[in-house]
Amino acid sequence: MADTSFSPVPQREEDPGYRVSRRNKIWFVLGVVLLVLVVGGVVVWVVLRHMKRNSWHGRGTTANFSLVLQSRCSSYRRDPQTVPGPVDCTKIVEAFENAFIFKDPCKITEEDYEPLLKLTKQSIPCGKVLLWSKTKAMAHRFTQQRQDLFTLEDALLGYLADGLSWCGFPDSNAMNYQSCPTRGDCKENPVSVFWDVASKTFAQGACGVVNVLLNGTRSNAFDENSTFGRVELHTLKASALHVWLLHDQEGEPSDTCSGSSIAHLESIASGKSMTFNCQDIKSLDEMRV
Ligand code: JS2
Repeated sequence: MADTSFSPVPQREEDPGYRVSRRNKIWFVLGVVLLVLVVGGVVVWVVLRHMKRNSWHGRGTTANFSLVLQSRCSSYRRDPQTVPGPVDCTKIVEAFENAFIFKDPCKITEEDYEPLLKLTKQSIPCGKVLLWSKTKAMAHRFTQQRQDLFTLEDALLGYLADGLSWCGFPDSNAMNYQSCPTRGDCKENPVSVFWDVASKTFAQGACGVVNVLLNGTRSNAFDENSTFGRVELHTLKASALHVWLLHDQEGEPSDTCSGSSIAHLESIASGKSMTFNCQDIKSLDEMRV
């Protein structure tokens, strides 16, 4: 009669059961290790992706960004003649936000800002546009005195965004207050694309004599890679370009109207059949605009 008593786990190696259970143990352990590796890998990937999303080299979105826009929009007081029709600040703030929220901050296009450009359309009288390059503070000091003249930052669109930073995420309606991409991180970032399209629109509207304030304390007063050299100059359809090359009182001029960079600027302006004039000045009082 067969021995039905409980048969103990096979102890010896030559027992076939032993080898099977040992193999099962090995597969089980391998399975667990693999699972831990996969889960670990996914966790590391998610964390890295989150960190990458948050780790741009530029400063994050300006605190209370939309509130700042709203208050700047309602406090904009420059010559209302230049703004056709009532300014709808709620729509303007919404259009600005929609230009970059829920979008990859490295894939922003000029089209994203189209609705905002439409809502902030402004026609600056001929001869009243002042462009600048590496002379922001001086240019704004001049237009503070001469309220009839406009830099881009005196026009509604530039006034709204001057000095601010903003960017979002491709898959959330939040704004990124930690960091935003610089031009070095990616060219199609919200701020760079904004100033390029705003500068292009501003230059497109310029007519008559366009004045530009350049910095004579720099060896390359006209920098072809600047926003003025890269965007505005090539967009201008004005009749004349008048350069004011500002030198500081004390220092030796590094570049002058007879310098090579200005000669290059003149060739581009003449190529666009704009009459060209350049004047070296030591102070803003010498600017005859
Ligand atoms: C203003 C900002 C920001 O003619 C001027 C303006 O119309 C401007 O839009 O572009 C021209 C100046 O730019 P450029 O020639 O590159 O001179 P820069 O001194 O090197 O200024 C660099 C910044 C221009 C664009 N931009 N403009 N307010 O807050 C601001 N942020 C950026 N990136």
